[in-house]
Amino acid sequence: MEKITINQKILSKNDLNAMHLRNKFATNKTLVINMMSSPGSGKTSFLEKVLVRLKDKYNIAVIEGDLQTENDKQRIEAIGVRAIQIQTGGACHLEASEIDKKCQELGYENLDLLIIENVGNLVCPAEYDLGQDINIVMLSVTEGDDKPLKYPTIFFNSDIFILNKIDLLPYVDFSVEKALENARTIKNNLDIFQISCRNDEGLDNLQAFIETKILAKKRCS
Ligand SMILES: Nc1nc2c(ncn2[C@@H]2O[C@H](COP(=O)(O)OP(=O)(O)OP(=O)(O)O)[C@@H](O)[C@H]2O)c(=O)[nH]1
Ligand SMILES: [Mg+2]
Repeated sequence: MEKITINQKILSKNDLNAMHLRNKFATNKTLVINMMSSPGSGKTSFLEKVLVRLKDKYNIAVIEGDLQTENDKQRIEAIGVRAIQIQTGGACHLEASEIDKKCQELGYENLDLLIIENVGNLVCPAEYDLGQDINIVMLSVTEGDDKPLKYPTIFFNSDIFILNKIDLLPYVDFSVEKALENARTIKNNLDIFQISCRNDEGLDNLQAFIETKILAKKRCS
């Protein structure tokens, strides 16, 4: 019997769904950002700070992923931005099919920016494509500068590394130099931003970066 070798990657169901999602976002010229971090690194705090600056210029929505509660959705709505919650029950990540369902509720059209706040952990979310343009991994200075080495997949699969809570640096044993070196060991072309959601340090640069990406997506044909 003749042996046939197939060298094509067999896409998982989630990969296929993500591919369809990415096409829909491309058609509608929506920039999609997937935010990942440990619980409590400051994902929602960052969104509260940056989206309040962008909400009058762009049509924005946030999808919040949590095991339980609608707390983060309520925090985003409180700053006047549309938000929709996915309660995963026990699941530690979001999947493309869930994002599609929520985007149908939000309406795909006329959305300039969609931010997905993934479930807080540095493991599962790294493995699931959600049709995003940009993956952000956030780490706060209370978590330890070795984390990029311990959780390499999430750093490798990210485009941007945000180091948050730098206002706390005087009080914790955390070497920024080591953290950045460790992150670059995993992926040397990561864009890196150091911020504080407490005193707004570094937020101007990050806001400008996101706006550049929104406009670039609009220009894509
Ligand atoms: N000092 C300081 N505290 C911060 C900063 N950013 C966030 N926090 C605090 O960190 C805690 C967690 O922040 P959240 O924004 O809820 O973190 P999260 O990543 O959204 O958490 P989950 O959604 O539960 O994964 C809150 O008490 C924030 O006030 C910061 O830059 N500096
Ligand atoms: Mg949150």
